[in-house]
Amino acid sequence: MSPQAATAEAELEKGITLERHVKEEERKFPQARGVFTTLISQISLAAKIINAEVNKAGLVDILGLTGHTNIQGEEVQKLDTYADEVLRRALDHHGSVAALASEEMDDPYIVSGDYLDDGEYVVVYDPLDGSSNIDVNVSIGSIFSILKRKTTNPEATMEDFLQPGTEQVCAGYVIYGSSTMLVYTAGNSVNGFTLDPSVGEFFLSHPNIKIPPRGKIYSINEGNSGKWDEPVARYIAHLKESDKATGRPYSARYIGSLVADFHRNLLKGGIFLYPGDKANPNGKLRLIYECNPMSFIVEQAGGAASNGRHRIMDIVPGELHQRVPFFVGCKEDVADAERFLSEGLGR
Ligand code: P6P
Repeated sequence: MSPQAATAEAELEKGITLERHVKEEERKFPQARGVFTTLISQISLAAKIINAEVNKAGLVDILGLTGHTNIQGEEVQKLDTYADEVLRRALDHHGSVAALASEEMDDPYIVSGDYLDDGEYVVVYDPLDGSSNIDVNVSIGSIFSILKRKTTNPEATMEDFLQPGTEQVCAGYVIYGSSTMLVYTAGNSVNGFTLDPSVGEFFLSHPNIKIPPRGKIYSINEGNSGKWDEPVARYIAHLKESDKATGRPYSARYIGSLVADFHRNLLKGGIFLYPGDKANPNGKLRLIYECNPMSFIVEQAGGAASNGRHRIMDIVPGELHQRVPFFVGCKEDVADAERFLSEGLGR
C-alpha cells in the first residue's frame, strides 16, 4: 500500500462516516434492504447544501422576506423556502418516499407514481427551525422524521402522516451552529455526527448519546410568564428556589431555536418547556415534525417528552400541523413538571 493510501486509510479509520454507521445499524435489522442508508444519505446531502447557504447567509442577499407567509402565519424568509425545496428535491425521486410534509407546505407533497419503487415511507420535516434567528447568526436547525406508510393504495394519503410518534422508524435533526452536526436515532441509540467541511463528510463524533436522569438547566420563554397557567408558574418558581439537595436553583438558558435548546439540554441535561398558556392552550410547537422527532431522540437517549400529562409519542395526531404543549428533557425533570401540572389540574 502506498504511503498516501496508508495515510488515507488511517484517516478513514479515525472517522466513521454517517453512511457507514447507518449501514452498520441496518445490518442489525435483517429486514432492512439498504433503503435506509440511501434515505439518510439523501437527507445528509440536503443538510450539506443547506449548511452551505446558511454559512453565507450574511453575505448573499437571501435574507429578505419572500413576502409570503406559511401556514403558521409567519413571514417566510427566503432561507426557509430554500431549505424546504432542497429537502423536497433530495427526497422526491428516492423511490421509497411516497410523500412529504413540511412546516412550509400547507398540504402534503404526494410523489408521482413515475418516481416510486416501493414508496413505503413518508418523510416529515421542519426545514429550517428557529427561522427568527436566521439573520442574527444564532444556531438554527432542520428536523426530520421517517414513518412507514399505513395505506397500500398507490398514492399516499393523510392517514400515512397522522400516526403517533411511536410509529417513527427514524428521527433526527441537523444543527447549523459553531459546527454543523447531524444527530439521529433509528430506535437503537442516539448518535451525533459532525460535518468536516474540508471533505464534506459527517463523521461520528458523539456515539451513543445519553441524557442525564436530572439536569440543572431549564429553557422557557420567560416573556410569556404573564400568560402561564398557575401550575407552570409554580413549577418554574420551584426551579428558582435554593435547595442544594436537588441542585436548585437551575440556570435559565433559552436560545429561541428548538434545535439549539434541545441539543444543549440533550448533551448537558435539562428541561425545555413550551407549555400551553392562556393565549395558546396548545402552545406553539408542532407535534408531527417538531415534537415527535425530538421525543423519539430524547427517549432513546434515556429522557422523556410529555405534553404535561401524556407521553408525546402516544398522541394520535388529528391534523398535520397540530400544536401540542411540549415538556422535553431529563426523565426526572419531566416527571417533576408533570407532577406540578397534575396537582394543578386536580385543584
Ligand atoms: P418563542 C422558532 O420560531 C420556534 O419554532 C422554535 O424553534 C423555538 O423553540 C420557538 O419557536 C421559540 O418561540 O415564542 O419563544 O420565540
